[in-house]
Amino acid sequence: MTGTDLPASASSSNEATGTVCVVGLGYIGLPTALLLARDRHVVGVDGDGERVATLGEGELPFEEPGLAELFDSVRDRFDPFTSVGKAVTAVEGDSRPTVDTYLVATPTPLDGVAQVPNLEHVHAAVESVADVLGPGDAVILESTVPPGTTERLVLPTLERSSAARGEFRYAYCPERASPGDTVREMVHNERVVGGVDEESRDRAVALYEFVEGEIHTTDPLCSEFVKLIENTYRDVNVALANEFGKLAEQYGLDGREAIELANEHPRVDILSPGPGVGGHCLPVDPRFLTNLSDDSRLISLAREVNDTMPVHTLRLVDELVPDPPGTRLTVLGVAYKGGVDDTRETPARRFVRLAQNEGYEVRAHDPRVESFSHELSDFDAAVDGSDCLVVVTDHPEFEDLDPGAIAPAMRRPAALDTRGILDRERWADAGFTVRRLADGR
Ligand code: SAJ
Repeated sequence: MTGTDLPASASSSNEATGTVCVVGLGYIGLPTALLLARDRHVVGVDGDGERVATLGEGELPFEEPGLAELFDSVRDRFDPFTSVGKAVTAVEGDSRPTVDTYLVATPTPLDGVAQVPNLEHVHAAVESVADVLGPGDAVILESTVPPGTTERLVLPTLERSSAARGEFRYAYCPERASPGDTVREMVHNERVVGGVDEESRDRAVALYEFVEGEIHTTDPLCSEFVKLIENTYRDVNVALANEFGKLAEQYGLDGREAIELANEHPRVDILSPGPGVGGHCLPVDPRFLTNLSDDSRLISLAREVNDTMPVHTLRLVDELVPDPPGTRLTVLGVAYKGGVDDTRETPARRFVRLAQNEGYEVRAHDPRVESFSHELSDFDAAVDGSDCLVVVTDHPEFEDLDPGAIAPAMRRPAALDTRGILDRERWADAGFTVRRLADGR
């Protein structure tokens, strides 16, 4: 089926033949809506009126490789609205098939102080779907939620819908796309579908026809748990890599070299040490698991190891430069990881605040980020008169920096590379004192 052909009416009542309503047009909901629009009409819903207006004008609220081309190819089959009610009414009033599938991909942040999952957006979205849900309709939840949310919150809310009591399909289907490569990963990654019954599983599998990876089916509770253990596994393993890095510093060896050699073992896959763990997932999802448990010490300890890496980074800087006040630092990169413009939960935020509290003057530069909690400077202004560069984000752009051109602009040619991306010899030849996190030499 090409992007221009719309599906013929489904042979069984179990396939989505109608318009799909995607609630939540963020980093996951929007790419999902546009991929679904390759095969059917899609209405998108987001409470952010500015985002809806931007999309209505044919503009994207954020960049992802391939997203602009995808948007252009489905512009005539995707319409954004500010509420589910408006979207459903609009479809009923025209030639498009009525909405028969609702996909919820709203954010589930941690409440800052309480560090408890905030399910308000999911609850509000599910309630708005319950108001319009009809017999035979399907509901798909993609938002990351604590295990049991389907049973405790989602199904009871949907079953309040008098028109659809017990006659709707439901599945929990988490996404696995990595920011910075979302569209490609959404198409090619394998996927887990957790349906409440066989018909729901079949309905969800049919919906994800854009997925070229294998789709595995289970029940909602298991699917909720799978999503969380995937990310928790990664967070714990980043913490292990960070701990290996700190030990390597103590032993006076290059931890990254050791990890690279250890990974030659067929059953070893140690991750990379860094200045901390950011993004809207890894710092958050483990707490969705540990919140209701008093027996998850390893998971909580790994969170603590990762969250103290900005402090460790500052200790390494302290050894490189004169004591503050008056010492100037240049933070290179504030995005949570290389190649993205996303600063959510970025370790850079904690590092900058800690450094300022110790009396350092901090300037920050990131070629991909437009706004940040700390003022951002262009590169030249950020390095002018600086006592130390601190590479926090592994943006590819930083690998090509010319130390020979940078040194004269600085007061003191020193650099702390927390990601192991600078050519240490080249920078030393240009007169820089270079330290690398996880390298004790
Ligand atoms: N990090 C390290 N060292 C590493 C790997 C990562 O310090 O070896 C840091 C990164 O710099 C970053 C943070 O961890 O600050 C998270 O980066 P990431 O690439 O590990 O994760 P995300 O948040 O970009 O994407 C993850 C992915 N989950 C897994 O790889 C298991 C992605 O597949 C998920 O879809 C995504 O979380 C999500 O949205 O849940």
